[in-house]
Amino acid sequence: MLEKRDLCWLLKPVSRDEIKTWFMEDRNNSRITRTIEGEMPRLFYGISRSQKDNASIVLILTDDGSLGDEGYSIDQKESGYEIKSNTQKGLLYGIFGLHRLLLGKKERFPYVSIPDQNYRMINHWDNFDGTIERGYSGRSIFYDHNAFRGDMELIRQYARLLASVGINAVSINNVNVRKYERFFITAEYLKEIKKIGDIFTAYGIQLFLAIDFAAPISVGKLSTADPLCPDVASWWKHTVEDIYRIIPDFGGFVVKADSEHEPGPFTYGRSHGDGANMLAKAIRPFGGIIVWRCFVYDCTQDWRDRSLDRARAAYDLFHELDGEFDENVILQIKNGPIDFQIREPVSPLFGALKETNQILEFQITQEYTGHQIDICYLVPMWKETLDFDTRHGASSLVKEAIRQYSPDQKLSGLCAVGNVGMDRNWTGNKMAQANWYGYGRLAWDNDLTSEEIAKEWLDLSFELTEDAREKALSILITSRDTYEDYTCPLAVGFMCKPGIHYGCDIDGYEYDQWGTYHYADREGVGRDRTAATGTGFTKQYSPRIYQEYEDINACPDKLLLFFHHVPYTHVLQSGKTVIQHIYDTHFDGVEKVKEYQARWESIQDELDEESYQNVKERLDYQLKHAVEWRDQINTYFYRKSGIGDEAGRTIYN
Ligand code: BDP
Repeated sequence: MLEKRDLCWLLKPVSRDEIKTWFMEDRNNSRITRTIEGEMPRLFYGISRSQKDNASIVLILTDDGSLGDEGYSIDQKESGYEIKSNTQKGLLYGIFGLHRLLLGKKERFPYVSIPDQNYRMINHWDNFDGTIERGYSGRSIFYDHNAFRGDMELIRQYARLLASVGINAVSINNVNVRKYERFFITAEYLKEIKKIGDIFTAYGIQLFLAIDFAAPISVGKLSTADPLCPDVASWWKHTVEDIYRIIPDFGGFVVKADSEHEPGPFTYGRSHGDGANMLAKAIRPFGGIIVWRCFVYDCTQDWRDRSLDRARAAYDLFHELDGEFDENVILQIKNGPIDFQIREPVSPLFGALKETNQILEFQITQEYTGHQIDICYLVPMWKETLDFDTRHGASSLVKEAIRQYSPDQKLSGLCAVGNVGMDRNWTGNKMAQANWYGYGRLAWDNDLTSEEIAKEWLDLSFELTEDAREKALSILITSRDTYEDYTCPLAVGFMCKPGIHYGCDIDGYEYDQWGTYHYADREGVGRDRTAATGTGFTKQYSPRIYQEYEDINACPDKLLLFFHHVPYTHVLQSGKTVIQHIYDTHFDGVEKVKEYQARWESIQDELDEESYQNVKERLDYQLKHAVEWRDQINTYFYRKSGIGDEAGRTIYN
């Protein structure tokens, strides 16, 4: 039986002919050096350590300011390749980089690679009982039945995959911190967590834990968790001292506070600045970081009250705190103002926060985007976010703003909710590996195209002819638009089944408390978020963007119903009416999934049986899913509007 590691993109070693021996200058005995020594024979088949004279790969620690702490350069010499970096970690990235270049047959030397973003983090939403919140690839690789799973080889495999795409930080427990996980910050648990941390350290990855803001009460037995109470501050100080005694290279805390029933500073009438800064002061002497999430909103809204707007929440709360956070606090901001929908505008906090360390949060796990049943390659969506022009000042693209406006640029970057589990191929649907791989590659190099990343992943994962690769690529590259076609017309999100967020339930959230309404009536559909007649959310953007979104004729079609309530007969920039657009995209979406099935079947001979069957089964489900969405949405809007399909296709009434 294949090992789990055989089903990933580091499977193929570079052959003996290409690489024979290697040599490392300035050998020291750091953990990462030992990792490099272990990795070299795995990545480059048949090599052994040797003398410099006939070495084929030479690794050199250098002193080159332009490479920073993590960058590397690779040059081709007569005798082989020379990799240089200022750090061991950079050399580790360098050997993974060389491996990728050689297998991708894309050798262009000298090759220099320096990460665009400093933090490149993954958040796990894993629970100690072994379940994963929003996980679609089996159970947790870290925990099982309220115990540590203890499979250190599996965690090592995971760490090497992360390092191979440049991930340098990871939090290993759910941001919703439950009964046992609250105690992860105590000695009994920390001893086990250290074992996991040591493996990550060896691959250059810092370990973080999500904490319960009310831990002084739940763990410390104090009567309050008020951040301004001296006893609370002192409790955290001692707790942090204990953590660093056991895990000296601990990264810090991830905090979800005052959100979806998690405790936070609001309980005590304190601000999020008070809460974050108190923790920051406790951890700062050890070089630790507080990653404070901006996903804070009222989840007990009254649907009758149209003045409330969940989209406004993060900006309303955090914009006025700009500049008030301690130097070791980073705000973590979701890409959109609502919640990881397949189509949302970019959060208006980007570019508007100018004096706060910040990281942008994506979701790799496909919660609202198909549960890793439906194929949905998310890199195109992430690129749109990074390349969005906030029109706030000189550094106006999101990818620049997050770094430029962080007072300590080292404390800025990207983070994403991970998508792996115990499934043999790590991600349930093997195609979902492309999102995990793609997130890492994009976080490192923001200018790679979605296609380049998808091609790399395909080349590293399969042995395909050019024609077959084009077919697989065409599925990945169009899959985000396809998913949007049958689930989310013109940015109306949340028409999914409540709770699980898979499958169609158009009114599932319509009269609920979560603040995600489409307001469809017999005249039209959409949320009026304009300043003139709606919730005023448009005003949170820079003046140029505000004007664009506020104006019904300038607002991009793709976002129209996020910002405006319009009649079904409203004519889009595309020339179609809203109702016809809804029908067309839903019919098209289903046809595209059928094409995916045909394309996948046509390349069967070039795929290993396991991967072929894995994706085929999921495409069958995806088709059923798309058909159900098509028919429910079309029927729903036909019944509301009374307007038929111009093309006369079947709509059930
Ligand atoms: C939502 C998820 C929920 C998470 C939350 C978060 O439905 O499970 O706890 O995000 O980001 O999308 O905290």
